[in-house]
Amino acid sequence: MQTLTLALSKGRIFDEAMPLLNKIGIHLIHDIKHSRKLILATCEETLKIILVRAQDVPVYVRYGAAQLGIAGLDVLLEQGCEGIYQPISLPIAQCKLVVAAPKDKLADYATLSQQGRRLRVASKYPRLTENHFAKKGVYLDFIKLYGSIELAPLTGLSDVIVDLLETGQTFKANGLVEVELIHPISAQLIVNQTALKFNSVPINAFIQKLRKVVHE
Ligand code: PRT
Ligand code: MG
Repeated sequence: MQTLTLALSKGRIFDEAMPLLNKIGIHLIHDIKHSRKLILATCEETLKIILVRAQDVPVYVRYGAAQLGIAGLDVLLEQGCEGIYQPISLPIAQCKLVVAAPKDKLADYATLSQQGRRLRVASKYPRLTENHFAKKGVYLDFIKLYGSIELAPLTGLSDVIVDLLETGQTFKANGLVEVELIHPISAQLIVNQTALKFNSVPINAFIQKLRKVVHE
């Protein structure tokens, strides 16, 4: 039987996906706490897990190096979903993509976005940011960052940011407030479309089992 590979990212997706996988009988064979292994065997001989960066999960699945993956909807919307089937929205890694502004500059945001002036927006998400502000008819100077996005408006690098909000603690600690919701986000099971066609039995079985524990 052909082996299936499931791509996961370390951190919250791995931590929250493993209990779901455990519920459908998939357990890791070795303790990974002190391991640097990137390919993990499971108790199912025909399923292995690979650990990649969150942004790389759809890449592995798109090219078929992994038939299955769990990726944030933010990452999928940003990269596009060509060649990828998205059968289940999982109740994990839930958060929302929002526009946030400094608490003491809310009036500036309202004026800038209404007067046809250019708005400086820092984010990890160029495509989602540009789509959002294009719909509002706001002119944008986009500043691409790779992390600590919350710092941008505090240092004068940008007027506002587009970033993920979960508990709201990070925004609060940095004097930012949500001004607009762009999209609710959660992790998605993703499947390589070609693999689904040619290896449909084990892949569909996996999807059915996972769907059952998600909906129970
Ligand atoms: O961290 P790394 O650079 O390796 O990659 P990554 O940040 O893409 O991965 P990771 O594991 O942090 O996030 C993976 C996925 O989890 C994201 O793509 C989202 O789909 C989802 N997710 C859910 C989140 C959050 N919640 C979240 N809160 N991703 C990031 N955050 C960050 C957010 O960017 C902000 O800095 O947490 C901070 C806000 O959290 P609160 O609780 O203070 O509001
Ligand atoms: Mg992170």
